[in-house]
Amino acid sequence: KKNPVSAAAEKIAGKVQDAISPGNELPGAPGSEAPQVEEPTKAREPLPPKHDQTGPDTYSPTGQPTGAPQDRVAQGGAYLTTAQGARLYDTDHSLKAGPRGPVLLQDHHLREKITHFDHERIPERVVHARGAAAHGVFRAYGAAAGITKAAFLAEGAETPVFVRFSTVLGSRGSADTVRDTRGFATKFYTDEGVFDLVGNNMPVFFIQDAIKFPDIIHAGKPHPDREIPQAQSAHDTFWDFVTLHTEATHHTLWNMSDRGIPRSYRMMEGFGIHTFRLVNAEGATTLVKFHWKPKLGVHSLVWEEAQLTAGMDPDFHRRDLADAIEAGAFPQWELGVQTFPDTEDEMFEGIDLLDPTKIVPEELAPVRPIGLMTLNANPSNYFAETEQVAFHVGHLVPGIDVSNDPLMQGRLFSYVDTQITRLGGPNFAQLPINRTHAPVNDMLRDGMHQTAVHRGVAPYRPNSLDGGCPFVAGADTGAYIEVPAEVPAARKVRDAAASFDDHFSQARLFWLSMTPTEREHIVAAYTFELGKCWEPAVKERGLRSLANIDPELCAQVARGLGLEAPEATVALASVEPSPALSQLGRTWPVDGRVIGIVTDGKTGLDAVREARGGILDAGMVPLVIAPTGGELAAGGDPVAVQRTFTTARSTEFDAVLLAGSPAPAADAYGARDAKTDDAAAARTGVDPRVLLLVTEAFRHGKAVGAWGDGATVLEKAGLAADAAGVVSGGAASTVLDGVAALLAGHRAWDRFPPAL
Ligand code: HDD
Repeated sequence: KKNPVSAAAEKIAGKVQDAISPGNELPGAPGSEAPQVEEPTKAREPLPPKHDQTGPDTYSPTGQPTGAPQDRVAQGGAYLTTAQGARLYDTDHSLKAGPRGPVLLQDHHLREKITHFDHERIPERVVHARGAAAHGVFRAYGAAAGITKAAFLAEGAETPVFVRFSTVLGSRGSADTVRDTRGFATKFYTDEGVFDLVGNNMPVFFIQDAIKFPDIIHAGKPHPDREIPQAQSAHDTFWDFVTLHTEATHHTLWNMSDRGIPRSYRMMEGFGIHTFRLVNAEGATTLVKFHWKPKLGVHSLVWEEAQLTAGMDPDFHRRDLADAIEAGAFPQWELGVQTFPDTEDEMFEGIDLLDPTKIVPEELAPVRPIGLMTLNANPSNYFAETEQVAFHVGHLVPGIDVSNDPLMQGRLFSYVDTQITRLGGPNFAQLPINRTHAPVNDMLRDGMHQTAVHRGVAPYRPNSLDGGCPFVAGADTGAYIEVPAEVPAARKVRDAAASFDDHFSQARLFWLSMTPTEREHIVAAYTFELGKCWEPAVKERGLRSLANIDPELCAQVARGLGLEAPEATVALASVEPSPALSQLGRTWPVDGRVIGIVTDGKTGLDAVREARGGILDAGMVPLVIAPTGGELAAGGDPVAVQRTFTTARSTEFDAVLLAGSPAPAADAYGARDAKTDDAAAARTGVDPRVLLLVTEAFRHGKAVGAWGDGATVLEKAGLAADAAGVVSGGAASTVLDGVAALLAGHRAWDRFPPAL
């Protein structure tokens, strides 16, 4: 009798023999003829997008989601279910041993609900934690088509985008209007893959080498012992670092300028900062710097307004962006490039293009517009989109390459690395907001949160088992091919180019380019921030940096601090100012500007109606402010009250119209400040909250208009009817025209600098 094991072995051996019977040899098997299986010789068509990689939701031109209505509510079906789909009959009571008894461990619904909740939060971004975002579209003019083969920059090409704006230092729940740099990160979902332009609203950076990023951020973040102050730079560690580390001087000056407190995300410039290398179809290269130019102009808050707003409405910028988009006032930016010849020294007019602390003034290299971005849809879900979006400087498309800027080079590592902690693993590209719109055919497999169900057996190359596919592409089939830029023969060193040693000349250039009003704001900002420092040595070092920018700047800040102004330690650079850096002196569209109309709620309502209509016709937003809420109906169509004297504050408005003179309404105060209010009311006969609103608006340089009884408020507030930026008398429409004209210049700049 045969041993059963050897019987099985014989059977198996027989099968193998059958499989390799003549004419059916394994390719290349010893003794066989040439391989019979035809090896693939041409590239397989790209696979269709994975079923879960179809890209984010789409939106109609008016920003309305185009999906089915049932997808727009939190739950799609009629019945509440568990995550496994079992219908629930009660989600308010745990399963207990009797109504008063202990809770049972077997309650799966309780455990599932609480467990999921326990894990709802993910780590916030280590920087740029606080942000707001929107969807939109980018349309290329074609002006860059000669210098880059990037398909999304060809004339008329339309590309969906997602843009996230952010502050740098604050935590996720911090206030929007703090003094800080703002992030301006754009994800282009191009047909050739995702291109991320991860920029800021300032064109320079604190450091020249990425290895110092942890240092600047540790210094700027709250002190590690008490974790204060939140979301601000007015503290010892920030100033300690930026005064010891003088290459931060230029960026710090931008932060202390009005650029550090934008009026709105819609009114910020954006900069790619680093020099990029573009390459066209012929292989010719051009060095460029990217700029975003807002159609509404670059505008800022004033410092007191920013501080008040941080308390009154910490979500001010987030709200402003979402409201404008919802109202159809879609913000727009032109993308532009400054172009430079790709020379061996990578310098332009003596400016090192690899040094991220330097700009190239627009007067030397104009910004050429190459496309228009329109943000036209708000995210549907903050967490899924704004929080989970993952940008990366290394997400590039054919035609756009990096340069050797050492800051950029380090960023190329950091951005993937951080997502692995923040988004819980390496599969973050599969999250809906991060999915490319190009077909994906990668060999990345498995890992935490893998949601693709990959088929086939051969996620490796070369292979024959999946037909030898996928193939690699070439230049003519759309491959991303790095520009074979020359790397000069060099020694391995931890060092920087000598040109990186100039830390002050461009700070001086920026200072000299400012108008007197902007300079006054900068002096006030330095005086405030250094005044908040505790260490005398830090303040003194701060002044030494300023002395190297400009003696007058230094002297004025020193006066405010009550300290001696030191002498400069470097020779002051002789530089040409760049007028393009100033925010003042031009006029801009007023779309989406917010105008408050103060009424007593009883008289002159026709004029209120007329003003509302006129504001809406001009594409601005009217908000009617009355003593109490509800509707004002006297003598015509009802007018909805959007703000009461209790809920309104000047910081919400770009301009204020006074349509009546509201007497104090004692019953409207409630318990709030009753004593103070009564005293002020007795003095003026005007509701003190209205007086506060109008005097604050005036102090912040906002246009104020008044007609009819409204002029009494001006008088009681001590404001001259002919003061700069005050339009008084005449019909409501005439006053509104005057105010709109002032708004085009953003503020009544003649009121600055204020007489203290
Ligand atoms: Fe950065 C986020 C912009 C230098 C490391 N950075 C981040 C964001 C913006 C910038 C806008 C937020 C993106 C979003 O909304 O999700 N960063 C810049 C600019 C820089 C810069 C304009 C200089 C020119 N960054 C920089 C360096 C490093 C990082 C030198 C590290 C060496 N940045 C990060 C990061 C973050 C980040 C830690 C945090 C969250 C994230 O990446 O996704 O990787």
